[in-house]
Amino acid sequence: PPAGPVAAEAEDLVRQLASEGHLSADDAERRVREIADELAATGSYRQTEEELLLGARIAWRNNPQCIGKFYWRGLEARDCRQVGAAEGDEGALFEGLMEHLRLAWNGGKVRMLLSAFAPSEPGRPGPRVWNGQLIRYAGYRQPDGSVVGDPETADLTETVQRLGWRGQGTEYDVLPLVIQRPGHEPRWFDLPPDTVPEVHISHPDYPWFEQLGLRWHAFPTISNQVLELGGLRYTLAPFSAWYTCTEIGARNLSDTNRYDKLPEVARGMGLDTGRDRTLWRDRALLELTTAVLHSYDQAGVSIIDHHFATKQFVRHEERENKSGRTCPADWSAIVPATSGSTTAVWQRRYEPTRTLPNFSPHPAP
Ligand code: NRG
Repeated sequence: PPAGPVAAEAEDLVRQLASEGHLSADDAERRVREIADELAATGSYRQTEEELLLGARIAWRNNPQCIGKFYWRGLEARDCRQVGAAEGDEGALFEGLMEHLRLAWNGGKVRMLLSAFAPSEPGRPGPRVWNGQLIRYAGYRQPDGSVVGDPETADLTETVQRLGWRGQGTEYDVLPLVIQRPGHEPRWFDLPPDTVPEVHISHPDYPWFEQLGLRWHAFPTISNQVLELGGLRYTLAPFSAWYTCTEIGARNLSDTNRYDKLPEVARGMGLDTGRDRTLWRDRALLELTTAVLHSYDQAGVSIIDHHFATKQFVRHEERENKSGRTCPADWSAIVPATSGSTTAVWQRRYEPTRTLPNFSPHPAP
């Protein structure tokens, strides 16, 4: 049969692994033929653990959105392709996802970890979760249009409530995981507290700061990106690493369409919030981000500051260029949310070229 797009992408992956020194030219030829035969016989093929691990690392390296790519070689991958296959239920997938969280947490020394569950097969998409991240806080829409909690998850929160979930109604209720196997109704599962480490936010110089009651989960676990690898689509391939302090201080807790905490911080600092020209937002933003960095450090939880992160990114670019590769990047995603012009990436220019393997956003459920 004529070689289809899956065969072509599989061949590209094998050749790329060979060109990067992971297998010999002969072995690559043999593997390409083997995959072609398996595709002809079954319509799909099974990647080796090595193809999965090395491919996931390259997908990270190719992704234009990530400032942390310096560490791409350090990504660990869990092979969860069999998880839930025999049992045939969402409970096994949930166990696998909880195990991901426990392993990535690693007592505070956060690991760079991806867990690959079964990829899509022809005519049968793989399992997925409806959550954008495995750990996220609920957002409850109020009659006056405001939201208690995280406005980002207001739709998902309504959905899980329709499925029968009830939260406590606080600002930081952890959402349940909504797991869906193709052809089945979605099911939700509450995460036990030991899988949800959090950090309470205090400030190194302002004792009143912790009275604000701010907190955040210890690390992100992105669960709405499909890993596109060698012609296969891994629809459930959550990955974790550590936060950059600006993601929490200068976005999650401060964006006006997220937790919107700058007015409270500014009032605590005694700033005049009546006029933009006092720069109260800018000053509050800096102290909030300072507090985030301080609190994660105090709690012994991995976190990176945006100056170090951008320096590492430039080192990564240089290393990539030496290896004869370019460094695809989206400038607006790489420049940190605060102090952009003080960081190493501000004056540089990037092309957000998209090459495979890569991650792509999963369409909303
Ligand atoms: N800004 C989002 C997370 C996006 C990915 N960031 C990472 N990824 N650090 C947030 O939750 O704030 N990672 O894999 O470490």
